[in-house]
Amino acid sequence: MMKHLALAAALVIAFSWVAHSGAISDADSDGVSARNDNCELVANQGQCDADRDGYGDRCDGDYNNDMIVGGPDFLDFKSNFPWDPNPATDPPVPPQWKYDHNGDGKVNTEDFTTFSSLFSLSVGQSGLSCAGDPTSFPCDSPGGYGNWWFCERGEGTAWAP
Ligand SMILES: [Ca+2]
Ligand SMILES: [Ca+2]
Ligand SMILES: [Ca+2]
Ligand SMILES: [Ca+2]
Repeated sequence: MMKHLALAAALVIAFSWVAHSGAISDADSDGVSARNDNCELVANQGQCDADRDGYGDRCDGDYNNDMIVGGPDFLDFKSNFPWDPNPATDPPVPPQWKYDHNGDGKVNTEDFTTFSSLFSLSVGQSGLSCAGDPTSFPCDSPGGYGNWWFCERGEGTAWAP
């Protein structure tokens, strides 16, 4: 009897440990659990993802969506650098947002530094199962700001309509 009780207690402890560790798995400590995190290994609390492909702006230098951050992406960045929008004349969601890796509303040398760190690597990585799957577009993170997919004043600030 005691043996069964001990076994049952051990199983309960094991299950609760698995459930608990699954819930708090957050390698980059940004408060977004790994499976909801569109940049699993880079802290991006806001989950900004301007092109809504499931890879957050902080870890997505793959603008042409071929899964590699390569030469075509560099040329794409270059032709949109620098960029400082004029809210009076630019559309509400300008296409240049995707080059704004830190979500501060501008494309400048800080974004180039981030792009350089991503260059020649695979895109991501993302914890979202829909990431990079065109049939699942848009692939927005349920973490961060929920339904806001891009940020205009930094990862800590959601865009507000
Ligand atoms: Ca993250
Ligand atoms: Ca993206
Ligand atoms: Ca690419
Ligand atoms: Ca920026």
